[in-house]
Amino acid sequence: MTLDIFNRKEVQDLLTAATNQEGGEGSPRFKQIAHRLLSDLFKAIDDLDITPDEVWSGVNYLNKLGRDGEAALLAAGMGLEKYLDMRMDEEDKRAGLEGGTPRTIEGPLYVAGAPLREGVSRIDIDPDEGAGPLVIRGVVTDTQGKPLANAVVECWHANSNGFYSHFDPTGAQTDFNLRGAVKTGPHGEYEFRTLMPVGYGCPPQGATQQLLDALGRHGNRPAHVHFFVSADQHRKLTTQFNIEGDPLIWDDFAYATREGLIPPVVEKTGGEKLGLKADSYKEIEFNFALTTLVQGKDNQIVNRLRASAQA
Ligand code: MBD
Ligand code: FE
Repeated sequence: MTLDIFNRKEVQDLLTAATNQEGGEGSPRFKQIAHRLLSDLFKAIDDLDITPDEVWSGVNYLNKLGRDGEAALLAAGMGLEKYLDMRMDEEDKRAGLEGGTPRTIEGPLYVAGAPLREGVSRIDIDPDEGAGPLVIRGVVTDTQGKPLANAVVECWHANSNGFYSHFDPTGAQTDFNLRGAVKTGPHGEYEFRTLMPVGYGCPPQGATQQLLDALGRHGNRPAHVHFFVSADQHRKLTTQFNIEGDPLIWDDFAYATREGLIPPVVEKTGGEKLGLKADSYKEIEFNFALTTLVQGKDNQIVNRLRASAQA
């Protein structure tokens, strides 16, 4: 039964009042967005005849989401973060800005403050029996292939349990385990010596997984490594690559997988000379191409709340 009251004057007046459309105080932009989102919610309640019980279960869900600290995780899982990428891609396409390494979502698990090293950094600090050694290396260039010296590559990834340091529920990792930052050498080269990550899964008792369960979806990601790459006169790149062969590569609950972000994994020997924990190791070569500033600025820099710690 659709009551169809949404267009009545009392309802529209209520939306106008609740978002203070006629008052001079508050932020005009915030009021515009609040009015639109609240209107869309009211309309959905009317159109779908959403019951009071359903509304209150949604309200209480928001309390759980906040208690669990999972709002940004849910944003990734519901494709909201991917959608923002799609919009930035479209903006670039219309501006004729192509040729850089594809962007993909940041996710909620970055921690600022990792130690910055020259050229190469070993970032596996804590022992992890379940993980074999991995070298990630490559160059940072511009879209013409010109190497960028003194670029900064930041990297973060999960351990063999799929947990990230700083957010590990087992408490097993120190703050910057599997997180690092490297300044590129004269030919744009960088290298991380680390361990092979395993895919992430949402906390099973958390608000995000609860919602995914109601949708009949899983909350898992394929194994992946995150990067921020920045250099003078270039736009900061936010990306990831996936570990080739992971069965979830095209079934990522956060929709971050893209063509161009699945580099080959190569078997190597000589790890002992590099100080790795075994002589045979895996290597992934991954090069980054950065786009230039737009009219002197990074027009797509994303400001969001990020964790930070002291190394
Ligand atoms: C992750 O590791 C991640 O990258 C995203 C996007 C969401 C949850 C966990
Ligand atoms: Fe991740």
